[in-house]
Amino acid sequence: MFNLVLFGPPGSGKGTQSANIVHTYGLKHISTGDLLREEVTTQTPLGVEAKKYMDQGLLVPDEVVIGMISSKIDEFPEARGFIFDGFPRTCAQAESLDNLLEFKNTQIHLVLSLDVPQEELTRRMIGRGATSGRSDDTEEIIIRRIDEYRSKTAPVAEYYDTQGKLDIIRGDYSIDETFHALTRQIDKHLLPVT
Ligand code: B4P
Repeated sequence: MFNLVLFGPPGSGKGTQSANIVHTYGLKHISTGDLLREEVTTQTPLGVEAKKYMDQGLLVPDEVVIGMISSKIDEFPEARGFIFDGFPRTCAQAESLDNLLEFKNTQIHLVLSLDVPQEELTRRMIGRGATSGRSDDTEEIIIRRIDEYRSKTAPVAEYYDTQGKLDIIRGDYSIDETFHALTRQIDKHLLPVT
């Protein structure tokens, strides 16, 4: 089993690149952002609670997100591995993920962090907001999300660096060029299926 964390600030391209990686390496995709948006759309109690945070550009509480991940992993006992997209976003989430994977006799093997300058992040998310209808892609909320990233999520990179698992990839090239840079690192661990 091979487990990858795709890390980076909001709008760095985690969702975009995950789709390509899943296709190329046959991994199961777990995006906490997508899972939370599904819960919001279907108006589950979890979704109603999560929406209060997401609409303000704040992180959803750890216990909500961690519970969601655990049941998602259990849905795919035969998986070749997982790509965690947008998770973990706090050190508490990272520690919980380590414990959860250890319990399942596996671990995180690689963390790829997409590095993109702030002006480019803002530009991309405002562009996405114009077409996606995502209510958190407005300038005021984007600034809040980037602040949350700096204070709560950026320390997670150090957590994995200490474990010797972190690689930083430039994410401000084109989607294809960024994908090739990512595959150069993944290929050291796992052969493509396509
Ligand atoms: P997410 O859904 O994870 O979304 P994101 O960080 O905004 O975007 P991502 O990095 O995936 O960017 P994308 O590929 O779409 O989170 C949303 C919210 O959910 C959070 O704010 C939080 O409230 C909550 N949440 C999620 N996970 C949580 C957790 N673990 N704990 C607590 N709360 C959590 O790319 C963005 C845009 O750029 C797209 O339009 C794309 O087309 C474009 N783009 C991508 N790569 C490009 C490139 N190389 N060049 C040009 N454009 C590019």
